[in-house]
Amino acid sequence: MSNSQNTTLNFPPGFLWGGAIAANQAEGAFDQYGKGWSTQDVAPKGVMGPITEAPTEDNMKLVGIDFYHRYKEDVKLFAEMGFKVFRTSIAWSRIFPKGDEQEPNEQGLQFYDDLFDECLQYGIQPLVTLSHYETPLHLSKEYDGWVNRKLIGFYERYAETVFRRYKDKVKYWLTFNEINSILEAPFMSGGIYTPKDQLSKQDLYQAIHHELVASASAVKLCHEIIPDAQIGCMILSMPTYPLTPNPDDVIAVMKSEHKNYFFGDVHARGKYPGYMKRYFRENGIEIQMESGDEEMLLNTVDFISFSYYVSICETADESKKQSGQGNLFSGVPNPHLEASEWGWQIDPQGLRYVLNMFYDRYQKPLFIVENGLGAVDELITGPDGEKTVEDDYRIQYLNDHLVQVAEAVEDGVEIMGFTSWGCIDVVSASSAQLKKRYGYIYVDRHDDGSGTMERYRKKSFHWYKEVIRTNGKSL
Ligand code: BGP
Repeated sequence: MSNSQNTTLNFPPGFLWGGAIAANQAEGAFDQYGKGWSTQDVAPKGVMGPITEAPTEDNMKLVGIDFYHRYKEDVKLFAEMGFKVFRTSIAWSRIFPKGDEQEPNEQGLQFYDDLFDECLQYGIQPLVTLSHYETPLHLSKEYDGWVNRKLIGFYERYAETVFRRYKDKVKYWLTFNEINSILEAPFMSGGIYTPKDQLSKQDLYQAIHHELVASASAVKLCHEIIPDAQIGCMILSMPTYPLTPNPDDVIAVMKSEHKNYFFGDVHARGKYPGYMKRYFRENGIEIQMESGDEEMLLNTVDFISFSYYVSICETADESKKQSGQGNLFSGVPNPHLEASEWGWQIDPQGLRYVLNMFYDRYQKPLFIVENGLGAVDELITGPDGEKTVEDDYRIQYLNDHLVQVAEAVEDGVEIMGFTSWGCIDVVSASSAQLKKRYGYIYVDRHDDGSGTMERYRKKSFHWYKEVIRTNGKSL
């Protein structure tokens, strides 16, 4: 389990160690305290649908892990591990229940005040995602989500409201979770109600343009309202390797990598890249820009954050194009890698690779805001009589990935921090199950709705605590 490659483990002083969750996968209280329904509340089968007319009992996210009522206990456990940072999201529909009203819901605002205060009293900095896969459902149904330009104004009002409210408490912000995932999951990521198979490329890329302008506008607002804050974009990264050295495969990779880079290029360089203009020309897409859009995009982010779980291969050879599983995006499986129980291929070196690629390209600080292993855990009684999970597989995964982060530090990459995904078990985004667990903390809750909601420290809890205490030297 140790650092078998003898990497120098020089994590920078002040490295932000922590964990990440999202409101919709943890909070529950989906229709309480003034919250409106969000796109997640009608998606009982996860990110890829299908969706229902109204919330249904089998939607595990409606109760989540009851974080809304138990956050004090959970933050205390994060503090026990030594977290420096805790990433969560604000549920937009808690603040603006329908999304298009003028006045925010005070109860929603108060909840996050209390949550951030709780973190800060332990010296844990909140890292807050403004939009993590949950558009107010009203904006989705009435406006077709981000296809409609009006969403920019609604999002700006929401962003401005929370920046003003939490300006003394939150110094790290993210605009949209995995913004590029709209390419695969237009309903969940972009609130687009039109079914994916009926959505034109024109409308999809117009929606993306609106999100990019809104993201840049949030950057501008954040800089004006909280001058000492830093705000970043968040990209689903899935490094793609050529299946063979055939140049056709290399070009196929170059094209498929656009899904990783297009959104980062706009956020970090402030304009549309040439390869996308070509793609628009060749596909008959004409982005409707209003005056001021191009200037707005020049408000570039302070840092680039991303999720990393898997790498994938690509080929130009149609006969070899069998589909491999990935984090929303798919590709061709890599014959050199093993996979998780959910078929996601495990590639620690891919994390070093993607850190170098992003840093070379953007020369901006990077923040790894999601990484981890989804696995089935078994709760047992440990030698000390306490209930626990012997999750050596998770420790191995995270240890191997963090060693590669240390390699990237040696490579000269500037890395702000690491928040592993689902630091406490939450409902999975893709499958909507609780069976797929990522946490250092086990939550006694199951897919049939049973369980006490009790929290238990897994073996990885103690491992991560030591990693943080030694600033990575214990890897
Ligand atoms: C990312 C999402 C998260 C999270 C994670 C793990 O795509 O930003 O919300 O859930 O993936 O994915 P899953 O829960 O599907 O295993």
